[in-house]
Amino acid sequence: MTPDTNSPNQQNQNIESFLREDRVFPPVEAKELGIPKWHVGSLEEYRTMHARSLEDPDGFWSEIASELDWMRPWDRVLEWKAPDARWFVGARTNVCFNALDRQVRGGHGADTALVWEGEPMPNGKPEVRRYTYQELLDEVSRFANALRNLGAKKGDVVTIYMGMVPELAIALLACARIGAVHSVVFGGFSSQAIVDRVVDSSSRIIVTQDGGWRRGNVVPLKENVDSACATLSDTGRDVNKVIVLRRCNNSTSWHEGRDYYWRDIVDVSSSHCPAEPMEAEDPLFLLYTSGSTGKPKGVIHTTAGYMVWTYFTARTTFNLIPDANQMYWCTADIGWITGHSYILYGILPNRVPTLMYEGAPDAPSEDRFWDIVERHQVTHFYTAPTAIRSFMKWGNEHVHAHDLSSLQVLGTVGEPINPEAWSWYHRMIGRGRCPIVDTWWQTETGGHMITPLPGATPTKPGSCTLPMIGVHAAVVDATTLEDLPKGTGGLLVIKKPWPGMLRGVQGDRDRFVRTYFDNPHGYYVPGDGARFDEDGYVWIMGRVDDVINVSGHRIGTMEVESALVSHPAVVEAAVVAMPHEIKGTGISAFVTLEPEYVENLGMNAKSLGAALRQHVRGEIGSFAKPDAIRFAESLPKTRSGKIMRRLLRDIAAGNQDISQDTTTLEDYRVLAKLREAEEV
Ligand code: 6R9
Repeated sequence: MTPDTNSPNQQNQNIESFLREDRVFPPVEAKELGIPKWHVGSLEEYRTMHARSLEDPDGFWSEIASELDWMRPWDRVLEWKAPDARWFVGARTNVCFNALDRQVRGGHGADTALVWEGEPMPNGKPEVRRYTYQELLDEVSRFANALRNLGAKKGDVVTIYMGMVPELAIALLACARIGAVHSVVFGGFSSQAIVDRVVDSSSRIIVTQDGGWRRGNVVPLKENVDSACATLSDTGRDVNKVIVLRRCNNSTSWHEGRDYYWRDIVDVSSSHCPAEPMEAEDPLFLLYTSGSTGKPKGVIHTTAGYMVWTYFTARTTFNLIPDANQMYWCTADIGWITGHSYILYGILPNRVPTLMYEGAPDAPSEDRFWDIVERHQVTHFYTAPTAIRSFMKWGNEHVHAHDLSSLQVLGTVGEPINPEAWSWYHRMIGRGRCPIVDTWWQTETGGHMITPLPGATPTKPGSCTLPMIGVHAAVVDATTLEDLPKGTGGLLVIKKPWPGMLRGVQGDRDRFVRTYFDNPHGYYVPGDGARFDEDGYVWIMGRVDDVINVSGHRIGTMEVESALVSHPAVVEAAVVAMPHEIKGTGISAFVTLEPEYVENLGMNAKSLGAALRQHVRGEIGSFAKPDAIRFAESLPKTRSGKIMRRLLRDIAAGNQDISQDTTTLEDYRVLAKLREAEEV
C-alpha cells in the first residue's frame, strides 16, 4: 500500500523530508515499468554523451538533426559570434512538415497524433476528439490555406488568443506551415495585454474564440479581442482580420469585413497546402515573457535549431518511444513555452500521441486529472509544482479513486519543487517507482536545460540534477564571472550556445544583448541563482532579478507596479515576492495613496484592495493580482531614492525580526508604520 500523506503523522513526515534532502532515488529498470528501453540507460552513458556533445557539437548535432526531414541540408552546424548563434546554416526545413507530413509519409497517417478532452461533461460524459496524423495534417493545411486567403504571408505575425482547444494546436501548426510567425497570447491575459503584444509585434491578424471554458464559466475571449481592437484602432493600429472559432456559443459582437468564423473560411479551403521551405534561421514564433524592467519582451525562436532541440530533449527527457503504447500528457497551457515545446513541437515529431485538456484540474471535481490519466491510459504526466501542492491539499482520496498504473514517467516544470511535494508526487502518483524529471528551463531556452534523464540519473528531491546533453552550465560569481566552488551559491550561466536558444528580442537588439549576454565571455545569463552540490547536482535558488515566479508563471514586479500606479487612487507602488503555500510565491504590494483616498481609508481599505486587484486583472490578467496589499504613508527608500525591496520582502514574509542593515533608510519611522499596516 502506498503510505498516506494525510495521516496524522504528516507533520512529522514533512519535517523529516526536509531534513532528509540528501535522499537519492536511483533509476529503476525500464522493464519494471513496462517500457521497452531507456534511451539513455546509465549515468555513465549520459556522461559520455554529454561530454561528446560539448567537445564535438558539430558531429553530435549533425547526427541528431539527420533523424529529421530537411528540404536542403546544412552547410555548417553552428556559427557562433556571441551573442549570435546560427544553427544548421544554409539548411531549409519546415517544422510542421516534421511534425505531421513526416509521420504520414512514414506510413503512420492512421496513428493517433492528438487526443483532446473538453472541460464540460455533457450528460456526465467527457467530450473527446482524436486526430490521426493524416486528419491533423488535413485540418492544418485547410487552416493554413484559409490564413493565406485572408492575406497572411511568410514572415507576418499572427496573434493567437484562444483556450485549450484542438484548433489552437492547428492554428500554431498552420502558421509554421506557411512561415507565418505566431505570437500566442495566453487566454488568461487581459485585452490590454493583447494590445501591447499586437503593437510590439506589428501583428494584423488575430485568431480567437467566442469564449473559452474555465470551471464551467465562459472566458469572454472575443469580447477581449474586440476591446483590444477598439483601443488599437484609436491609435491608428488597425487589426485587419479576426478569425473566430465557435466554442461556447456565447453571444459576441461582429465586425463585418474584419471578423470571420473559423468554419466558414476553413470549410471552403483545400486540404492541399505544401509546407513552405523555411531557412534554418527564419523565425518560427514570438512568445512574450516578463522581464525585470518595462513591458514584456517578445522572445524570438527560429526554425531549425528550435525544432531539433525540442525533438531531442522531448525524446531524451521523457524517453519517448513510438509504437510503445505511450500517451503523453503535459498539463500546461499552449499559451506558455511549456505548451509550445512539450505539447506540440517536441512531441509530434517523436510520433507519440499528445493529450490536450481544455479546462481546470478541479472541474467538475478534484479528481479530474486522475480520471483523465485512467481513462486515456496516460504514460507520461508533466505538470507544475503548484498543481502538485493543490492535489496534496485536496486530499489523497481523489488519487485513490483511480487506477494510475499506466504512468511511467512524471515531470515537473516552472518553479523549484519542494521536497514534500516531490515525495508526495513520487509516492502517490508514481507508486514509488516512476522516475520524476524536474526540468529547469525557460521561455528563452526553448527546451530543457537541466534535468534528470529517467533511466540514467539518480534523483534528489528538490534538485533539477544535471545539465542536459548539449548544455554547458556553470555557477559563477556575479561580479567576476569566475566559476564558484561546489556548494557556493552564485549566478547560473550557460557558457556555450545550444540549438534551442533564443535568437533575439522582438524589435530590441539592445535589450537582447543587455539582458542575457552582458558579459565579455558571451555567457548566456538566465537570471536564476543556483549552486552545485558535491555530486555536481544543480539546486536552483530562484530568480536574482525583479521577476516573481507565481505558480510557475513569470511576472515582472515592474509590470504589476505600473498596473497599480495607473489606478487613480495610487501614488506609488512597490511589489515584492512573498511565500505562498500553494503558489510557491505570491505577490505582495505596498501602496501609497492620493490624499482624498487616505482620508476614508479606515472604512474602505478592503473595498479599495478589491478595486486594485480588479484593476490589475484588467491591465494584465487574473494571475497577476496581488495576494496581499498594504496601504502605507510612504515606502522605505534609500537616500538616493531607491525603494528598499529587501525590507519589503521581509515584511511581506511576516518576518518579525528585521535584522537587515537599515542604516541607509531615509526615515526609520516608515518601517515601523509599514510593519503595523494591515494586509488586505
Ligand atoms: C519553462 C518555464 C522560467 C523561470 C526560470 C526559473 C523558473 C522553471 C524550474 C524553475 C526551478 C525548475 N523555473 N523551471 N525553477 N526548478 N524545474 O517555466 O519557462 O515561464 O520562462 O520561466 O522559471 O526561475 O528562470 P518560463
